[in-house]
This record gives sequence, C-alpha cells and structure tokens, in this order.
Amino acid sequence: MIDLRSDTVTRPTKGMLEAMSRAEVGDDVLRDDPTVNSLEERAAEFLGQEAALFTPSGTMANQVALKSWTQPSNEVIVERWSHSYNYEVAAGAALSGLSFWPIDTDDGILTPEQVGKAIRPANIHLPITRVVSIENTHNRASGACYPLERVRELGELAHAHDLALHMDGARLANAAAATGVPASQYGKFCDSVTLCLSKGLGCPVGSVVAGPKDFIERARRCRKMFGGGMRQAGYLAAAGVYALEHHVERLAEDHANARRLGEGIAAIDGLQVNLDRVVTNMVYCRFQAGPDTAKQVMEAARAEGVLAILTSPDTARMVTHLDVDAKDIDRAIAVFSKLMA
Ligand code: TLP
Repeated sequence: MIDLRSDTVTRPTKGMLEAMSRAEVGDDVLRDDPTVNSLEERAAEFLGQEAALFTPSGTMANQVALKSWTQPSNEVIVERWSHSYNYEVAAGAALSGLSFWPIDTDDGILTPEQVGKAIRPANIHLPITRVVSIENTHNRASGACYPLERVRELGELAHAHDLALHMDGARLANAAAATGVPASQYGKFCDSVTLCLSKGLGCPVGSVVAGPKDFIERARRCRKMFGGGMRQAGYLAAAGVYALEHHVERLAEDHANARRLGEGIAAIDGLQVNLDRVVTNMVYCRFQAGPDTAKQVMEAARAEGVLAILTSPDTARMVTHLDVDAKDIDRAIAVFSKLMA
C-alpha cells in the first residue's frame, strides 16, 4: 500500500523501536519518568520555550493550551479552517466553555489587520478575547507556512491587547524545513506552541505543548483533567527523543516527494493542483469532472494500492512522509494517470 492519506500513518522504524524498548521509565504522573522529562526538556528547547509537556495527541495539546490560557466564556480568534476550530469535535466549547471567532483567509495565514478587527472591545455584552491561535503549517491551506515576520507581528499585536498567541505547530518542523527558520525562532514570538511527534516526525503516538513554566504547570493539571496523565510513558517519549534526533533533517525529502507528486499529478488531464501551494508535504488535487469522478477514481486507486483522502467532495489530499519514497510517488502518479485516462 502507498498510503498518502496522512503523515500520521507511519510505523516506527527499527531504530525507533529499539530506542523505545531500551527506554528508562517511571511514573510520569509522579514526575518520575526520566525519558519523558528528557523529551520535555528537548522539546522546550526545540520550540524556543521554557518548558514543555508530553500529551497523547495533538488535539489534547491544543486543548490543554486553550484551557490553560482561558476562563469559560472567553473567546479565541482562529482561521476559519483551523484544526482546533474544525476537527477537534468542538472541544474548546465542550471542555473549556470557549467561543471562537473564525476569520476567512485565502491562504490560511492571518494578517494583523484581520486579527486586530476581530479583538472584542470592552463591553459588558461581549466575550473577552483571550487567545489568537495560528496553525503552522496550515493543514487545510495545503500545508502553508507562516513567514516569521508575520508571527512576530501577530505576537506584538496579541501582547498589546493582553492576549496569548498560540501556535498549533502540529507540523511546525515541516514549516521550519521549508522556510529555513528554526522552530525555536517561531516559538520565540508565541506564548505557547504545540508539536506533533506522530506526524512527519514518525512516532506512533504523542505530541508536546510548550510555553512558560507557570503555563506548563497549569497545562499539566489540565492534561490530568482531560485524562492524559500517563504512567510509564517513557516508552512513547523515547520515540519522540529519537525523532527529534533522527527525523527532523529528513523532512526535506518529504517536501521533495510532495513536489514530485504535485508536478506529476498536475500533468494529468482532469486533475488540478496549485503548485504554488505545494510548499511542504501536502498536495491538494481537484477532480475537475466533479465529485462522482473523484469518488470513483479514489476507490479504484485504493484497489490499485494507492490511498488518499477526499477533504471535500471533489478534492483529494495526499501527504508524503517517511514511509513513502520517490519510487512510491512515481507509482502513485502512474496509477492516477491510468485511472484518469
Ligand atoms: N490532523 C489529522 C486529521 O485530524 C485531519 C491529519 O491527518 O492531518 N493540528 C493539526 C494542524 C492537525 O493536522 C492535526 C491532525 C492535529 C492538530 C491533531 O492531532 P491528533 O490527530 O494527534 O490529535
């Protein structure tokens, strides 16, 4: 199978499994797990923050961050198609009593002007804006990256209004690889940052959320409340430590494969790819003939061993990762080419 549905589908490599099986562990709820502690220290440094917390998922990392910055009835400014607003089962509303102010963009990237207009004025009728949440890379915007300067501007704006700037950095390592800006530089302008270890970095499980020490203390309590206090989690954290050491540099390969895939797919009649938007490890491809063709071709591709997902009735997303190589990409292009002919 050539599985391009997501970069979450990877299996741990032999080296990673060995590191996991050798891990020294303890009870992490009691703060006794040396491998978790080591991962949290390294992740904090990687993300340019004082401290970090290991969580089972990216969703929990985002939700723990939102809860740690807010009180019920506060508001969070987000991009319309952001993950934390669309794909986390309305957890911000359900678990933290938050409302969201979604902003429409063409490219997933918020501007200070848009955010400035969305901040609520002081008025007894209105919720209090508390957080601006940005996504880097932006999943639904084809893996778009924030320019560092934009993050700096948004940080300044947020702080001038006493708001926290949160970055959903599920794929921040991809943004760093694509822009050449270290993740820690992005992190410097944010109050909190998440990073998924189980996406491009290839771990079976896990994310981190990073921020100032007092924020992480609150986040630790929120994680416990959400049921994310884990015990001998060092076996999982060891995969994260391994990934930070071995799987960051190689993300450039995934980006080169995405470009190869995008160019191959764009050359097929009836399939449309905006190549300007293929900047990290994602390719969004529109079936010009519409949803019926999209569905049929996707089913036929599955039968030929190539998996992708439809993110809307006529558009497929394909994501490259460490379990697909250039040969797999060529095979996927050949399959779509044949099926579209
Ligand atoms: N994204 C998944 C799906 O949920 C859509 C994927 O296949 O891309 N932030 C961003 C930007 C994400 O893309 C995701 C997962 C998360 C957070 C949540 O991570 P998990 O799945 O670990 O809860």
